[in-house]
Amino acid sequence: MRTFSTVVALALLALAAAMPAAASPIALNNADFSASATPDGWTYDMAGWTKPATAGSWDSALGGHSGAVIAAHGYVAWINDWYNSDKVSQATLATYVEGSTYTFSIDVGFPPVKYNDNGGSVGAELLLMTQDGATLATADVINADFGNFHRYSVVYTATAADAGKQVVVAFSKLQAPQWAESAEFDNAALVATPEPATMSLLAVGALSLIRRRK
Ligand SMILES: [Ca+2]
Repeated sequence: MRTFSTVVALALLALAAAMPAAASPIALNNADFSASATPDGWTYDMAGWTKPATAGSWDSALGGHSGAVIAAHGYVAWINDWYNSDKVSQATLATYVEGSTYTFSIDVGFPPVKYNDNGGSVGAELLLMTQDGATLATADVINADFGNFHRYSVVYTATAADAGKQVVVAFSKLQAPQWAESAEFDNAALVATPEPATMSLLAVGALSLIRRRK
């Protein structure tokens, strides 16, 4: 006859088996920037995201926008950003959990349309931050594959000090002169992966309960 503790242990085992340390997505608003698209192209609207105050302007000498972060055609074009170090960011509804690993990913590419090509590649920075502006992790990436997007990530495991703070994701164009003056971003995603030890402890506890009954 099954005892209560055995039933509990089996339930815990089932729970541990059913809940591997799988990454669970954290919703981002307008993650694919499609909500910013307009039928006729350029727009400074970037719903759901906080963007630099510098809107930029049309530069007739360049034949393009200067100093602008623009959401257009369902992606973000970051153009000629040589005079500020601003970021595009979004505060999520999630808070950091100690031991959980956070992965913020986004496609970064050189634009299909050259605004002011200097033959370089695209430099970008991805960040995981807190609501009070602290940067927890950064990943600098360079995409030298002209015309194509590639996916990059920044990964961070939250500490006890981070616990309870709001998860903020951000991205920026790097400004080093050897890189091209514009970068493009698309398809942002954030996932949290629970600490594997949590589930392991659950399984160990269940096994010890079973063992004790034998
Ligand atoms: Ca898109």
